[in-house]
Amino acid sequence: MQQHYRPDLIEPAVQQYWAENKVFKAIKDTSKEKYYCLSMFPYPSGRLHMGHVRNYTIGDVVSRYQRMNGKNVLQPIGWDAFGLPAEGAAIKNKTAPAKWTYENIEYMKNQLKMLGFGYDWDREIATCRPEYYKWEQWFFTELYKKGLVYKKTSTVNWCPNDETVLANEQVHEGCCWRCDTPVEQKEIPQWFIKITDYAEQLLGGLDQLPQWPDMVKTMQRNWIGRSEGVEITFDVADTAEKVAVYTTRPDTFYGVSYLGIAAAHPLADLAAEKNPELAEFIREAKNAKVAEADLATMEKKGMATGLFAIHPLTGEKLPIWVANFVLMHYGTGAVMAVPAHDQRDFEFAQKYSLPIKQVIAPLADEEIDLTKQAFVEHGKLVNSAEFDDLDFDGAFNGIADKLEKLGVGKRQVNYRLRDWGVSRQRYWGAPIPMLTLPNGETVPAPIEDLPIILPEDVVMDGVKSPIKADPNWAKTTFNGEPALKETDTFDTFMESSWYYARYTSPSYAEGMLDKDEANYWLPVDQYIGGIEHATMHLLYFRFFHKLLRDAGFVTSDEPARKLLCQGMVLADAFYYTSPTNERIWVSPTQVTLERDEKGRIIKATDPEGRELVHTGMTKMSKSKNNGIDPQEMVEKYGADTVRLFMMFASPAEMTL
Ligand code: ANZ
Repeated sequence: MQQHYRPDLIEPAVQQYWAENKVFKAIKDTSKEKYYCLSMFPYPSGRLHMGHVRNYTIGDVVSRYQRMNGKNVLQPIGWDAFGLPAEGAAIKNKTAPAKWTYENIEYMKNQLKMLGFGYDWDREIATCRPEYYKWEQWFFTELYKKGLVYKKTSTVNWCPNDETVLANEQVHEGCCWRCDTPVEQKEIPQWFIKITDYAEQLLGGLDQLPQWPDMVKTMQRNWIGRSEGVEITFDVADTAEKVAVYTTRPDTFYGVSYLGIAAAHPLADLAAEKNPELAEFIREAKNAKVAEADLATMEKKGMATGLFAIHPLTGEKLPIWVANFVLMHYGTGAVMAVPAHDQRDFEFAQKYSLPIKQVIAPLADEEIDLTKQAFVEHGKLVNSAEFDDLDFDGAFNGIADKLEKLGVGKRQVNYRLRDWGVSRQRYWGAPIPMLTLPNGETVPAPIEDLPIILPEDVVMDGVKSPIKADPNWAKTTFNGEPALKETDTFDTFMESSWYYARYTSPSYAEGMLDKDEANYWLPVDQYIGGIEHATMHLLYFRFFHKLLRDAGFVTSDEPARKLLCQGMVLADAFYYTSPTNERIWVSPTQVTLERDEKGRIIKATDPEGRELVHTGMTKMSKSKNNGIDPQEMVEKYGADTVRLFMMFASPAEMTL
């Protein structure tokens, strides 16, 4: 017997035994209770970081526990292999994204093996492989046939110098990352999947997920953003035009003092035809991309159109303004502004001296001052003709009924959720399987043409996607006629939306899923991943499951019974400022610390004696140079020690 514990001898020997005997191979066995444990698959960025180690150790511990309880455990792993970082790395390292990705996969696979995770390696998936994305392409064409896919022009970031579309990450302070040219907004045709058709189900389904964290469910509810309101149509004075608004506050209808429309609203263009100043304002406003979250705080800007709307109950003439806080893609792209009871409308009205008319009074005798801010709570109606004294519900229903009777209003449920734009103008993704015919019509690629393969052996110059740059790539035929393939690729959230299902029959060649396998293993019993995926990935994942169900592949309604969001792995971070005003982050392993009697850091210096700024504990990341390399730790202490430490140092849901 060895006197010392030698993980460098023990661990490789055991791991070799596991591999040779396929100890963790999962085989469908209806005589046994199944347990499907899934950790979110990694992006093959190059090396594993401590966040991965934590995520995968939690999953492995759960799997092992369930296996010891006699369950038939499936624990698969694979690679979320498409995505933009591969393009940047390929340009930097003068290689192809595919080559870089496959090399990273090989390297990280060895790291996962070294950590001793009990995966069924026979089920490994890399989403950039045509065997995988073939079925995603096929499914998209099926969704198209069902009317769940459509094409629509939508706005993208556009660099006029490189003549290319930029991802949000490639826009640095409003300028192109490569050439610093100011980025413009441009409208181009893109593909969308109608996730909004499933909004109600995605919302209702959350009630069937008692084992999901409340925080994730709340974030999904807010993201879906269901609201009940009324769509009201106004006549535009002295024209044949009409303008519709969506409001959740019909109770404030007698307090409307102007209408706000988005810069992209058709009425704005109409008004601008004879008004060059307005045309210029609209052009600028369209180029300023506004995130919904910034609407409340940003500076309100607008311009009168010279048009007026007629209030359907009072006959009053209300000025119509183009306003930068009105979004084109929400509701109708126009609002009835009630400055006394909406803060955005209030700020705008103050700036442009528009009337502020109180129609809601507080229920209790609370002091309000409508010269300082809007009163936004529900209350009792005043200055509202026959509706005076009604409360919110009474006024909502009374006014909605009256508008409906007059044929100018309609009760409506709205969702903040938008349809899912899946087109990306980048190269490293699955080609969108649509063809354009000489007459301009678009058709789905027939199954015999699938997969539409993305060439892997390409040269990246950083500007144009190689499949867009190659004049021949898109050429194909359809029914003997010439046709052009779509050169846009899918959003990589497409691949991560159904990988969990494909793991149940990863090499099935006759279809997207083997139904028997899928329905034996699914739903996932335990899903584990980061909270940063609470909305996008976890919503698309639930959406796809419902699509798969409606296509007859699976019988369950939800993809995962239980969700655990592990906390982040943190470390102290330190920097100094260089003469060129850049922050230089110094690895904590290089820093000498002085602490007070309570252990708090009071001084940090680097090996050159430079005093450093300590920013506290933040997420381990490359950009802050505060990561600890798992491999070094494993080499020093062994995988079991590292894993035990990761599990023990903090509860799974808390930061570590
Ligand atoms: C009048 C009003 C009076 C409003 C009031 C609020 C308070 P949710 O709940 O998020 O659905 N709105 C509607 N469409 C908009 C758009 N395209 N861009 C910006 N704002 C828009 O919000 C619905 C409310 O958001 C609507 O109700 C509308 O303002 C505004 F005292 O109408 B309200």
